[in-house]
Amino acid sequence: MPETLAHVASGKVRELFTIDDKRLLLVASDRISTFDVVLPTEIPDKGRVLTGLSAFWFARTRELCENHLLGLRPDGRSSECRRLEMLPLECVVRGYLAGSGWKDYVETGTTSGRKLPEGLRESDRLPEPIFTPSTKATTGHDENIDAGQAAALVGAERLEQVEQAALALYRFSAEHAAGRGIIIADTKFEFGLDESGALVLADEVLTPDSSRFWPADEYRPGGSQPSFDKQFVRDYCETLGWDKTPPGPDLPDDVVAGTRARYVEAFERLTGIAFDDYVRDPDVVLRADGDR
Ligand code: PZK
Repeated sequence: MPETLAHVASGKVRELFTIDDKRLLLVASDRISTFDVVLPTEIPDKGRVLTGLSAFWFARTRELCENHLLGLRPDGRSSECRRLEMLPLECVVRGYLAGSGWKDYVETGTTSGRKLPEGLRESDRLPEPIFTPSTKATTGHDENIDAGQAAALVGAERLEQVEQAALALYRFSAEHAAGRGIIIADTKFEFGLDESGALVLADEVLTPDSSRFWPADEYRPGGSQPSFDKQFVRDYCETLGWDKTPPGPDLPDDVVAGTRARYVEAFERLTGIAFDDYVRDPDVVLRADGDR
């Protein structure tokens, strides 16, 4: 726990604290969830990988949309952030058909009220990335909503601005990742407003916890895809016959080591920075390539 900051909120694997009335501290733990259950075994350095990756993307997308990041703490897992008025919307962008997007498509031929081409298979690339907002459910799963419902939550004008920002962020990051052998199938952004009403990108961004990362060399549309980061954990859990209700199983050392290696690999491929260099000096992800 950081010093004695007031605790604001807990996510499944992250904590939020107040620094002062303008700033928050976002702390990423090493906890891991699978099938929506947090496991009793941690993945060493997972919180650092996610914090470093987020900061890398924040530094490289500032021209697309301003963001809440003020700075990284030396522990590499804590980010100081501007405190915002958060929008009550999960801003999901999908470039590929997976998860609830695939489920909606099979049931209705649409997702978030948009008609998609016929004949798509699970995990197919979409003709164009689509914005499929969802509500922040307080319990259970987020629910996909259509543009009318989303406009009722934030207003039509703000919705248009958020959609354009989310699509631009996805296009930039998916192209960057594709060049490094990682498919970002979909991702979720959260935005807030600053005192002046400006739109600000918040939370963690373009990490394996907020996105579906697939290894490009194993991409085979027509079924579900292996997860870049969590596949060893899922495969191990499937061998146990666990019913996917809490408590989750302990993970053996080889599954922990293999999973840690995948997180570090995602970090190093996407950032082009050695993870050890990040641990030594987290600010390395914030500097432009030429300055290292
Ligand atoms: C904020 N969350 C979700 C994240 C949790 C919960 N910059 C901001 N300003 C105001 N509020 C938030 C943020 C951000 N980011 C984010 N809830 C509020 C969340 C991490 C851990 F417990």
